[in-house]
Formats: sequence, structure tokens, C-alpha cells
Amino acid sequence: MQALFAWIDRFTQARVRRVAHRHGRRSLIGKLGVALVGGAVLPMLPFDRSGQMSGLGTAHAAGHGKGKTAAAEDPSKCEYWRYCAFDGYLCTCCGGSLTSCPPGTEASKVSWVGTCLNPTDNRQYLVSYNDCCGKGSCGECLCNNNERERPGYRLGVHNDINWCMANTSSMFHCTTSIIVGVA
Ligand code: ABN
Repeated sequence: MQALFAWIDRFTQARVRRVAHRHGRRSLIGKLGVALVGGAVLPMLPFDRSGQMSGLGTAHAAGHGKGKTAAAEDPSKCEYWRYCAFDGYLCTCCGGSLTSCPPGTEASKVSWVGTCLNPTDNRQYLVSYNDCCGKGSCGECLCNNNERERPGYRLGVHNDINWCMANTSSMFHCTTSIIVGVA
């Protein structure tokens, strides 16, 4: 009996030592480190949020796929895809169009740009926003979206100033959205 107990003791001790050897403090600390770093880094990883179309209306047009809205394809609506970094009055509401200034005004000589996702082909486009200058505020269809817009020290991607500053008349009327190219 004594011999059996002694054998069980030796066997248990050997097992416990082996487990302790394999799963020592260092291994535990290592695993904790991986969990901590992983937990901190995981939320920073880029993942596709393009399906969310933030800020867009919810009324889905018949025949449109998931995430696409009628407004995202209507240039008279602030939710139109090209207006993702727009700030001003829509020229489409002011006697002009998406790309041309209303009569009696002229396009700003300088502009800011935005990068917007076209829901039709799912590609990003570089859009130039040109204020139309020479008349007082249009006052119709005020629209302010700020996707990827940056503070004034990144002037070319800042929308919250009067870009008529370099024109003969610095009066601001409305804003156009012109595609410059694929981003
Ligand atoms: N870029 C449009 C605008 C014009 C005047 C003042 C603020 C913003």
C-alpha cells in the first residue's frame, strides 16, 4: 500500500511539474500581453463602413440595392453623394446646376476638394467644390456635410470659408460640385 501511495505521489508530482513547466508565469504573462495588445489594436483596424452611408435619408427607392437611397442620386438633395464635403447653398436650387454657376455669378478661382463614394459604381471620386461669386447668398438648400473635411490649416480640404476670396467680387451665392477624377 505504501508503495502504491508513493507511486501516486511521484506520478502526481511529475504531472503537476509538467503542467507548471508548460504553463508557467511567463507563458501566462505572454498570453495576457497578447490579449491586451490585441484588444487595443483590433478596434483600430480599418474595416469597411461604406455600407452605412452615414447621414443619408432612410427612404429607399424601389429597385435600389442595400444602402442606396433615392436622395443619394438626386443633385437637388443635400444627401446627394457628391456633396459629402459640401458647405454652402446647392446651386441646383439657385438657378444654376451641379457644375455651373447661376447667371450673374462666376465660379471661385480657388476651391476645396472632397473625396466621395459614388454608390452607383462604388468608387471614390475627387470632387472640387467651387463657390459661385458676385451675388449675395442664395438662401435656398443650405447644405453642410463634412466627410474627411479638415480644419483651416489644411486649407484645400476645409469647407467652412468663403472661397470667393480670390475673385473680383467676394460675395458668395452658392456652391457647385465638379468631379475632378477618380480618387
Ligand atoms: N464655402 C462656402 C462658404 C461660404 C461662405 C461662408 C462659409 C462657407
